[in-house]
Amino acid sequence: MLSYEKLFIDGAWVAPLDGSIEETINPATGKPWAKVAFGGARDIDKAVEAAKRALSGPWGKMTAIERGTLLRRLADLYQANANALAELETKDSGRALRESRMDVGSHHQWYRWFASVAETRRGNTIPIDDTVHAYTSEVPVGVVGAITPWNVPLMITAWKLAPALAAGCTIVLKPAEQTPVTSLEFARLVEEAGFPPGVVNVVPGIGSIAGAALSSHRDVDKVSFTGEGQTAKTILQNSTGNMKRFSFELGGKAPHIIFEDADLEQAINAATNSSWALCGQSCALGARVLVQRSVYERVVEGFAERAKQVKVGNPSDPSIHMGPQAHGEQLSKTLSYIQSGVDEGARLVSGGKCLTEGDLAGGFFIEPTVFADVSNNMKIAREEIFGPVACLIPFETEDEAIAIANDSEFGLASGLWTRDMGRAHRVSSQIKAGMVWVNTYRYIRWSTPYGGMKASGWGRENGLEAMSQYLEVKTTIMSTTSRFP
Ligand code: TXE
Repeated sequence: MLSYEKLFIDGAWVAPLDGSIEETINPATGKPWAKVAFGGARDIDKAVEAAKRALSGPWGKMTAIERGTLLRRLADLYQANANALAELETKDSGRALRESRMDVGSHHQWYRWFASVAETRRGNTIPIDDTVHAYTSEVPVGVVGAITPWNVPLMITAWKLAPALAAGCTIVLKPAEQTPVTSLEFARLVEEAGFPPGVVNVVPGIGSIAGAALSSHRDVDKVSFTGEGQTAKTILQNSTGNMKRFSFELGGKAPHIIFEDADLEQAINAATNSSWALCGQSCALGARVLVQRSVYERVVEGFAERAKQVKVGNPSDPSIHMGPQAHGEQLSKTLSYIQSGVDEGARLVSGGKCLTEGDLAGGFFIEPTVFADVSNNMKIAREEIFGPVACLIPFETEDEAIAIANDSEFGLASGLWTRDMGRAHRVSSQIKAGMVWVNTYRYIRWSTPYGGMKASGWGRENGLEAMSQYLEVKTTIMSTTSRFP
């Protein structure tokens, strides 16, 4: 069993003050595979104090170029260690290694790109008249509490920490209790890169203990959270002690629309991939596949055929397409949604069951599942399942597709497939979602803003917009005359 029995606080590896040592479970076996230090409220206090002190230490005095240099050093180390990190991420989260390798192999780009953003960011001068010189500059928000989920722990860490560090903030990272290991490996890279003590602190712990202590802390200036909407509301209710900034990246129920004039093979490939990638555990996946009636049965058949080709199994085997759900509770949640789909009359075309035979016994494995004839008012179409369950909904006209797409409390991602570029523009402009992918899906980069409308959250990650979330604008107005007023 691997051992990670220290927290990373103020540049040092320390035992928890009021936390505990917990075992973390490998979802492919259902058995413990690492011992990890979990922090309590006093550990969070200590980490926040360190982060606050670091703001006025050497870090606070660094130029943007110096911060950029450190970020690039971190990017180099990250790239050199990406394969090892991907293997650990797969053990912790159950994500298929072939996916983890591709994903983790790209994260260094976040640290590199935001290093350049730090160096090129600048303020404005504001012309008024010759009695004043007015200009804006940007200053870091301060101490950031970064709270991350278990589906893609290292990716969300990069999305939050790269812009926050580029902006000059300091950070306390609280990873999800189910997947704490790679955040501590990440802390080792931060240490090796030479960031001053206290700039990045990593404290794994239980959400209602360490997460609550961090998000309600008076010396935390901003909380950047990815997780469930209900947790975001709890965080808001608990955070009345100071006037923090918040960004929330919450759930989704993305419409993925296939029009009759689409390149059907490509569209089905993308729609099936985005139903079962990450074992269905991503908020941007195409959770509602809307298909025009004239091609509907062909698409249903395409889904059924491809479901049979998905290799489910030990996620550390690079030939496997889909690993287990990340934890037992999530598996139970997915199974209860599948039952609700059956109860509400959706047509179960494929899958729907746990996989428990042979090597899969004990793990949280489930078949890739396809429901056809789903109506948009069924529970499986309205709520986030977070499992490998495709829900196919037929439609007749473009207007109907737009109406169904927008009939959701969420507004994170969306996609559409058509060869008619006029339609592509018409439809994408009417969809209420933070992202629209046209003839592609889940194309995500460091420079493209990512985030949701409606119940999918507040703010954006990635792109220049992400950097703004970690900066405050300061306006300076200077008199050029010797008279007042
Ligand atoms: O989320 P939580 P859970 C959705 C998905 C999933 C559901 C539940 O539908 O099935 O949420 O997942 C920390 N104060 N998403 O229960 O609880 C927690 O420790 C402060 C979508 O795991 O929101 C973890 O670090 N923090 C999502 C983080 O919040 C608290 C990804 C997320 O956990 C806290 C994950 C508290 N009171 C789940 N309670 C996405 N947007 O991709 C918990 N936490």
